[in-house]
Amino acid sequence: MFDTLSEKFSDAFKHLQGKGKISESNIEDALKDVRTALLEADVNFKVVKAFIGAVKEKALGEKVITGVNPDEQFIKIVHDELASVMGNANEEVDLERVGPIPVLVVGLNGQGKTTFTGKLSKHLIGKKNKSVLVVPADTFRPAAKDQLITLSKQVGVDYFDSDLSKHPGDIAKEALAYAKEQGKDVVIIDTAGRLHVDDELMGQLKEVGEAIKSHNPEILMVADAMTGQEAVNVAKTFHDALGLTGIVLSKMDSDAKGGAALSIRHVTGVPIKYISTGEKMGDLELFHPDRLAGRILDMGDVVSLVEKAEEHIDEKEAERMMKNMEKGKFTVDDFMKQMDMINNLGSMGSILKMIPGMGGALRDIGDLSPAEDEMKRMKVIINSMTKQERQDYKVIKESRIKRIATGSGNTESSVKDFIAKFRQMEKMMGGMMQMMKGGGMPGMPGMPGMPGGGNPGFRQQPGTGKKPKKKGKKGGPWGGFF
Ligand SMILES: Nc1nc2c(ncn2[C@@H]2O[C@H](COP(=O)(O)OP(=O)(O)OP(=O)(O)O)[C@@H](O)[C@H]2O)c(=O)[nH]1
Ligand SMILES: [Mg+2]
Repeated sequence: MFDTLSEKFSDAFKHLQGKGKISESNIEDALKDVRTALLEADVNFKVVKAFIGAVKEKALGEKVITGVNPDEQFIKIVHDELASVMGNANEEVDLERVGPIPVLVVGLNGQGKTTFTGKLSKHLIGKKNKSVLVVPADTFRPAAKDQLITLSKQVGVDYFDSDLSKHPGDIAKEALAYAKEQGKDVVIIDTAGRLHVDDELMGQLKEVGEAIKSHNPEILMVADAMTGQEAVNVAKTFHDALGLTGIVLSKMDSDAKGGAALSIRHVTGVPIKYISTGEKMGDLELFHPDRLAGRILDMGDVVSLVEKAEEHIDEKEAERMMKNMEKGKFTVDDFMKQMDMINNLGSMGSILKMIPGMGGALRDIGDLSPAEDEMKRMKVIINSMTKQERQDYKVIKESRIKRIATGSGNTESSVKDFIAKFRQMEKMMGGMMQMMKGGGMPGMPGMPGMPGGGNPGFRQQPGTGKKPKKKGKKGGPWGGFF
């Protein structure tokens, strides 16, 4: 997400490295680079102008703080301004009122409306404890109804069996009456898209809005983040016609440059409420401008990482593993479970990027797919092992190696290689446990198969073995700023 922008920003900040203090002359170059970076990321030029003006004013007005480098001070100002331009705090759909609350999902063709409808219902049911009804109201492309029903079954949400021969406004009204009868809290209505903004679509959506106006609907527009300024223009048109209450940026997992995320709030005044980060139903995040600013500036996003970990990692299982490891026991099964836990969090790149300082290191490494491929290869090998072998790899001798190789479609030397690596990991785990008992623990042991022989050579923060704290920790990589 926004890789090029991050890279350009980090180059811009280099202008201030080693300078005594921020001055009009020495921030000129940095500002120029920030400006170019934003324009290249397809940020609206008015937003860029306002942004640069605000950063300059703050930077020159900033008091000199002893012990804080000008580049760190400048990064902090850019961070706050990025967060501010995106709206500062997270705003979710208002769930604090009496239901059924209608959520009308609108947007152009293929932007991700139907997918988002499924994701939002999963989020509201699973995390907000709400009862939800989804309503197919796309009368333009009838197959959309089946698509939504399939997703509904997948996430376990009730759906309304809309009569697509009716007007979407009538469908919405009927669905709301039904939802009231059923005591539902939220009703999510998936509407039709068109290739371009056209009068017919706007007219129809306005009628749907009118039909449910008395219920004070949330109107969320889904916009593909990849489309940059186009998304901003479309949002403006939709907002003028319908009065949007929120925007959802979809496809943030792709290589979107950042233009839409950084401009849409400023241009339309409508808050971004959610971001969609993949095709799976769990790939939905609340939009936190400050955290995203942190990610853009390679400060990582430890808060989101911890939240993700809490959500996806089985605590009991982790505890059991920890206990075993303390006893010096680390099995192939444990290793497999660890790999699964990591996979559940997301791609290796996306997780590493959330760790402060890793963004730059990742760019230096480039492609992480060899490491991910190796993880997959290891899994296939492990899947061909017997239960006994997974509990104690030492029983694996020549004949077993042959069987595992044939079973997993690998060569014998690949299997031997895996065993050698596992032995090394086991040793490393043992060493780490010793160190933890002694009070200090080095950073992560390094993912197997990473370029650089298992240790990617990142600048690692000395770990404490404790849970990472929220922001505001003194002595972090940013001189205690964040
Ligand atoms: N990578 C990625 N793909 C997404 C995301 N959201 C949706 N998609 C994909 O985008 C395509 C279109 O998604 P839909 O949800 O059908 O879009 P829509 O707006 O309902 O499209 P219409 O109903 O035809 O207007 C599908 O292939 C989705 O899987 C996302 O956040 N990331
Ligand atoms: Mg759709």
